[in-house]
Parts: sequence; C-alpha cells; structure tokens
Amino acid sequence: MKYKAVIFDLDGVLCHTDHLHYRAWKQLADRLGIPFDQELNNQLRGVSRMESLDIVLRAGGVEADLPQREQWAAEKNTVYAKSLDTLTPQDLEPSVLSTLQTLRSRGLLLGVGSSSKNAPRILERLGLGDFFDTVVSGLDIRNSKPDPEVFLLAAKNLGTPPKDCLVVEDAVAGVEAAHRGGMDAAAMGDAARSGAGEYTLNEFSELLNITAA
Ligand code: B16
Ligand code: MG
Repeated sequence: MKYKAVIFDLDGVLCHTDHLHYRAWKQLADRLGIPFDQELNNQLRGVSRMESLDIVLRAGGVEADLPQREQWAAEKNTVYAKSLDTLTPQDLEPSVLSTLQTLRSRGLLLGVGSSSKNAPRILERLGLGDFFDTVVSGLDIRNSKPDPEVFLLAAKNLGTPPKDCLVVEDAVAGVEAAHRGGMDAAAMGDAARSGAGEYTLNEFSELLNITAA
C-alpha cells in the first residue's frame, strides 16, 4: 500500500462545525462593529483561535493589548463551546464512518491532527472519542497550521515516517502544513477548490481508492 497511516483534520473533514464557528465569531464581531462574512470566516479555517481573532481584528482595523484579546477569544469560545452541545453521533456522515472502518480493516493507522482545542470534545460528541490511534489537537501544539507540528506529532505518535502518511485537509494552511512535514495531502472543500494537495476528494469515500493503490 502507498500509505501506512492517514491523518485527518477535524473541522471541515470529519465533521462540519464551520457554521458554529461562524455564528460565534459573528456575534463577537457584531459587538465590536467589525463586518464579518463567509469570506472572512474562510480565512480562519485551520488557524488557531488567537490567530483567528487577530485576523478578525485586523479586518476591522481594531487594535488591542493581549489581555483584551485573550478576553475576546475566550468570549468567542464560550459561545462556540456551548454550541457544541448540539452535536450528536448523527452529525457524523454514515459514509465517513464506514470509510474510516474500512481503512482500519485494511491495516492503516488512523490519526487526527486538528488546530482546535475543542477537538477531543468534538470527537466525544460524535461518538469517536476512542476511535483513533492518536489525536493531536490545539492542546498539544505550540504552532498552528501551516506549521507542520500538528501532523509531525501525529506521525510520531503513530510510529510512522511522514512519507508514509497521507493527510486529509479542507484548509489551504493545512495542506501547506502537510507538505512542510513531508506528507502528501488529499484536499476537500476550500483546499480542493484552491487546487491544493496531491489528490482532490469529491467524496470522502474516494480515500479508499487513493490508499488502495
Ligand atoms: P478552537 P481544524 C480548526 O480546526 C478550525 O478549522 C478553525 O476554524 C479554528 O479556529 C481552530 O480549529 C481553533 O479552534 O477555537 O476550537 O481551538 O480544522 O484544524 O480541525
Ligand atoms: Mg479544517
């Protein structure tokens, strides 16, 4: 097989919480008088919470010191984290679960590499709390995508050299992180529309063909 392990991004790949991020950022931006739309929300994909806040503030021409920025980031996260209570295993698409199960049955190691500090909780809510061989989240890293740290740590935990890992990503920053870590990437969503990655996935189950080669 071409790969020994597959490392999945979480938001935009295994599940879709963009609308929840959007609502939480919009609520903060509205309060601060900063125009916030889907285009700006797209720029926050795969980017850490504090870096996301800085992008929003820059777009609105707002400057603030670190304590104030930390308070705003926490405010956004309170709204976002509360909204995660609405997630259930039904939010995991059946084709995603069956593809993951088939990949595992073929002997591939499966990991998650997410910038989100909420990743363990999201996986728990989706019923995937114990599924993956490793979960590396925003809680475990210092540098967020496009830095390769999240994927390199996942590969290390899996005991698999980067060249034998395939990363699945929806963010251009995430595909760049995979490449900087020496890994191939399969792109979905926004990253696919940008033409990033060695492969483009129209359907999640197409991973079965890519990894079988
Ligand atoms: P949190 P991923 C990323 O998750 C999201 O795409 C990004 O929009 C978010 O800002 C980031 O997590 C941090 O999330 O505030 O929950 O720590 O796509 O890398 O799974
Ligand atoms: Mg993502």
